[in-house]
Amino acid sequence: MLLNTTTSLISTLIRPTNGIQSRVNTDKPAKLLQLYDIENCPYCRLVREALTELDLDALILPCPKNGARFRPELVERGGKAQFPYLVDPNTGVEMYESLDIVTYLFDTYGSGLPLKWKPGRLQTLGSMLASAPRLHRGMRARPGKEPAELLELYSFESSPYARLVREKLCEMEIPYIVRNCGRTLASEWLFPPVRSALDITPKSELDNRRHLLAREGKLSIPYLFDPNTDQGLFESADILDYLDQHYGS
Ligand SMILES: N[C@@H](CCC(=O)N[C@@H](CS)C(=O)NCC(=O)O)C(=O)O
Repeated sequence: MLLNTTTSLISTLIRPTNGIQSRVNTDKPAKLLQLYDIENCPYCRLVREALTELDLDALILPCPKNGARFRPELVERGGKAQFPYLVDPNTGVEMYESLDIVTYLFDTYGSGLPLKWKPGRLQTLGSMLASAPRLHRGMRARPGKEPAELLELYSFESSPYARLVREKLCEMEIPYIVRNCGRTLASEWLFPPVRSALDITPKSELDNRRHLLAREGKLSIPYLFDPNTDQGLFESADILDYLDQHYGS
């Protein structure tokens, strides 16, 4: 577990400015965006980073190598097995190509592509470097049982702990709603134990953070809510065990 967490942390440190800082979004879509995704795919990461930065939730449809659940569905839908693929039921837009998707998201749900995203190839290169420490994790299918109702994961893209959970969900081909919980306040950068020690509870500006705090009385990422068992779990190690126990094959 230590090696697992360390390489995930290295991945995060390689992309220190992406997929963490959010802006309050007053222009959220009514219907959930859908993303055909592979967790450790560098192209898919770019899209997930943009979703965090824009404070957008999405239905994640995991498509690991050899996956049988959503890969065939995408080939049927879009014509080829290439990831990421975004479906926006609000506008009817469906598209391949990570940088086109990032531009679409910022144009549609933000105020245009921020400067840091303009050198797209540089962003892609950085994301490739961030994929390297995780090797095959979150890439190959180890199918699990599909839950009847969708799981919800409170996450932000660059969280090293949330990544471990997303990788497992991807390998198990378990679809889930990602509830993005980026940071907008300086106090949100303090680690949860430090916050507790200093008795600081940031008054978050983001709906998902507020909702989680109201539901559980504390805020820590990742948090998995399973409506099938009505259970909510913090702690990546506990969530990984839970997924094995309930949805392992
Ligand atoms: N130019 C594309 C490249 C996408 C791409 O090559 N994705 C890989 C996954 S990292 C893929 O779809 N591979 C086919 C497969 O996994 O079967 C983009 O930026 O979206």
